[in-house]
Amino acid sequence: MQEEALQAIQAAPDLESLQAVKTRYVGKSGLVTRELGTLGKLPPEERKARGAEINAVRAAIDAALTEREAALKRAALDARLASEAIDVTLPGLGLPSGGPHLISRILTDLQDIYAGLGYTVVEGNEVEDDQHNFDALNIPWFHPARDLWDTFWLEDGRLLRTHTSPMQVRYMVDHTPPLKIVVPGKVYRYEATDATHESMFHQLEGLVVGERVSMADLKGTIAEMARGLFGPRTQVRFQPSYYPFTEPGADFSVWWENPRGESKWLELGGCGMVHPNVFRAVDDLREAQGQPRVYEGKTGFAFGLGPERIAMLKYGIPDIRYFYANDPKVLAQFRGPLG
Ligand code: FA5
Repeated sequence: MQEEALQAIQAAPDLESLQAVKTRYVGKSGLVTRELGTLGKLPPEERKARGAEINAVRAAIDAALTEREAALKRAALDARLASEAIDVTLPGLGLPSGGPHLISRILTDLQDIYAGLGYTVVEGNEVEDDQHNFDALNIPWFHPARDLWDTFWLEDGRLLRTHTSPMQVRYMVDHTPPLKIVVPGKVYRYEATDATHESMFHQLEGLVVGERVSMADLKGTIAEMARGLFGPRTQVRFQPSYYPFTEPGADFSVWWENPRGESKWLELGGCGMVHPNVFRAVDDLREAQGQPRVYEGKTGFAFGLGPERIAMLKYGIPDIRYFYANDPKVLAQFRGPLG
């Protein structure tokens, strides 16, 4: 029996089978235990020798069990450590790193250019009211130009700003001239999207108000910006255009040659001299707040441009919808240094 038991112990492949062997031989009703129970039936003179013999068998089995158990535990631990082993000589996995979005980078470049020209950067709210987005900008509710800016209206009667121009009004109401500001931010239009139109995009608004500010100042400022963005030999073109809050109004374009040798005029934004009705509306709002009227007789210019259009132009991006589709393959191309 001892022989048999020791063999079974050596052959037990895991702790569970070892427990079964233990139960079979030395458990409460195991073979060895039962053998001990038969001692009482032996004649007294044989009991001692038989008892010693059975106990020796039991001790041998116990020792073998203990040893096998320790060996099995060690093997299990070794297997686990092996499965968790790390090859420290393998090359590491590079984690992808994030970075500012291309449009944020262009807005930052624009802000740097204008900060260098002495402008203050201010931001406005994306939720506006029609007084600031339209009325004070000389766009009354019945004005056909309101159709130009198809609007997302909120249930409370407010709206998502359709351009950054309402900040012209807000800033002038709170500040006295002279002033020079740029306003970067998101704007929203309820329109069908296509390769050059998104329903959410960005604008950078500019506003300068002072004494005898002229159209020549406006042209010089836009040209300076275009050269800062596209290089010192960039040509800029102004064409008459209509905005209710400017008189006169214009659109400006740059002559752009891309690396493939293609070139054309590309419209970047609108601009013009601030319409006297805007100054009047601002003074009305100031007066309603108990502030003095300070804008009558002042002159100023304003402009608004789209950084998405700049990015498409500069980097040959064929479709505006790439910017906000969040495709890492597109975004990752504009992580590193930009040309
Ligand atoms: C305006 O929004 C005027 N507020 C700009 C302005 C400011 C004029 C101050 C005069 C004085 P407009 O709707 O043309 O104008 O938009 C200005 C620029 O925003 C466009 O030239 C274009 O670059 C960009 N833009 C307009 N609509 C979209 C659109 N759906 N998706 C992407 N960019 C757009």
